[in-house]
Amino acid sequence: MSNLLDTLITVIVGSLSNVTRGFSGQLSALEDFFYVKVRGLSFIVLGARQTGKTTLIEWLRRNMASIEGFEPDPTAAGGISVPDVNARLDDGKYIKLKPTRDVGGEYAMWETDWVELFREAQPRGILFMLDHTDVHLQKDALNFVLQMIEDEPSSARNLRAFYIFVNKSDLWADEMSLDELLANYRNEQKRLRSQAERFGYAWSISSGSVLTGEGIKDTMRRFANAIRPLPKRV
Ligand SMILES: Nc1nc2c(ncn2[C@@H]2O[C@H](COP(=O)(O)OP(=O)(O)OP(=O)(O)O)[C@@H](O)[C@H]2O)c(=O)[nH]1
Ligand SMILES: [Mg+2]
Repeated sequence: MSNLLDTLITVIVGSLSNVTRGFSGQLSALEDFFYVKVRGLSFIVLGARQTGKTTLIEWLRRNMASIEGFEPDPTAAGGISVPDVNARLDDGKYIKLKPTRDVGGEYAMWETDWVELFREAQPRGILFMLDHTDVHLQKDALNFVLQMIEDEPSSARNLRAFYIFVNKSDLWADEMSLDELLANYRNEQKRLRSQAERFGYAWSISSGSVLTGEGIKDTMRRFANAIRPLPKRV
């Protein structure tokens, strides 16, 4: 499977050549160029406490290499600023990926850190982490984010994708299927589908494990594809 950064590099080289060619969709090509080259592809990672947000961000920073030996502490209030991840293009140019900030998942941080991050990043994508524990809390967390999108349309204006990743499959996949786990989230899935339609963003639910690498690469590849400007028609 191709590397996430390789995928993006292919995409960017494509949009840069569109700029230089001055093709008919000139404005969108320039917008593309602006987002990718100047501003970067911003996305945020949310989810209730201990679902694997910090681990996911570290895995991205390691360019999707193994996360072995990484033992994160719970992320404290205020979060931690995450540097942009630079990817080198074939011609020596760089693109920016912007996870922006790693925020904690404790309930008290939703109204503060999550909302502030959403406003600051005006993300093109939201990656929402779930796991197999504490359904009530995680339903609340997911509903909180869906409501935040409703309440903050100006911060949601760049939103192209809302992806849910059900993490830690290494701990639950032997006992239950993804469908069984998601049966607890029927209303939230309905709400997500209808909001996606109204706001015009793509949604997806997939599962795997950041720890073992199962499923996450494919999810990130699809996510990157969904948040990039001018998705390539396949
Ligand atoms: N078994 C297993 N454990 C995981 C996986 N991903 C993360 N963890 C563990 O889950 C715990 C929480 O991970 P974090 O990345 O700190 O979770 P978080 O969402 O950032 O937590 P907060 O910052 O407290 O909200 C850590 O002990 C991780 O090692 C996984 O795929 N499988
Ligand atoms: Mg954390």
